[in-house]
Amino acid sequence: MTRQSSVPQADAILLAAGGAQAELYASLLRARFGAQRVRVWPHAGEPLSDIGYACLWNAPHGLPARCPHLKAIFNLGAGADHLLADPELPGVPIVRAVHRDLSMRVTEYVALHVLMFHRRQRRYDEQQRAAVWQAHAQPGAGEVAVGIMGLGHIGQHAAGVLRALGFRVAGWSRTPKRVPGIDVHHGAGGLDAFLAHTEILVCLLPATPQTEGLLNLALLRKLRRDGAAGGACLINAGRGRVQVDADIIAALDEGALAGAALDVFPVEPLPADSPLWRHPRVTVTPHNAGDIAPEILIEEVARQIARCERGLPLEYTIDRARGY
Ligand code: NDP
Ligand code: OXD
Repeated sequence: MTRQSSVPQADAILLAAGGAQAELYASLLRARFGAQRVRVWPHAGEPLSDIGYACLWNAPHGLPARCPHLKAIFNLGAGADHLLADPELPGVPIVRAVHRDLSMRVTEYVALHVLMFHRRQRRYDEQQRAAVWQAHAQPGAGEVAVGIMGLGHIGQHAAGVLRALGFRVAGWSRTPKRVPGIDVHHGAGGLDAFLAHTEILVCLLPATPQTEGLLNLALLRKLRRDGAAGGACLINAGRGRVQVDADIIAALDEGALAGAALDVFPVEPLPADSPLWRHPRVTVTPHNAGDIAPEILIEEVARQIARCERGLPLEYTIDRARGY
């Protein structure tokens, strides 16, 4: 069949993804759409005028602008801050990763570290190294207050699991929410009350101009330290730019924080000379709290492309004005 229009059909898919999964994404896309339709950066060639869809993760800025017939961008993760920082980003819809699999994985990370703090595991690890057999008083989860910053897809999922474990859970979001069993707060006006009774603070916020540097010393000093958790703790599995690394160290050193588990950092990879690597009360992980299963992610891309081709609205699009 000959094409009537002089504009190319623009249904090819561009993949530009940094990281360990890039090869797997490419083979899953080829298996799903056929090798002819998939072009993988940096070997995608030019021009990119047949590209209708771009699947991007930490892709070079300026690349989507080189696709004149782009219909949608698929951000191959939940946080789209890297993409939104592209000064030449075209005005097409941006779809981000939202799936129960991703929420569950981040929730595993959150539950792991809430329980590590709650059960005093770092202390028992130290005792084991010294062959010390000594039990410490252990409060029940129902005595401990966990506060979640960010009550979106992942935050609400984590809140439900922590509730099921018995913790007292509060949440804080930008706009008002109703979440069964969760004590909810919102906006700048609701922040101090939320912090005042939070002992274990879990950050699941995106990086936006409004959240940048929010987890600073002044905020960490407002956490409750004299509760059943035995001190205030911070878990950040949201975005690194929300935290101020030097302030976390200062909070640990002055006693505002008893411990921290950090998956994300303002600079990634975390520089080798960062004192966070060696701090005795900090756990560092390499931004892997929640990597959605590649098979599920590519199936989601395919589902949304099918919606687009049927003229249906795309789901889970980024609101550029909000920044997430
Ligand atoms: P959502 O967009 O569903 O939720 C974001 C939440 O943050 C919403 O509740 C939103 O409030 C709240 N929020 C945003 N800005 C503010 C603000 N200025 N003040 C108060 N609350 C605010 O995102 P997800 O739950 O899907 O993901 C959250 C983040 O987790 C992602 O943006 C990503 O950065 C990070 N992430 C990290 C992973 C990792 O491996 N470490 C894996 C996956 C995600 P409201 O509800 O009012 O809009
Ligand atoms: C992220 C992700 O946004 O892995 O960090 O989805």
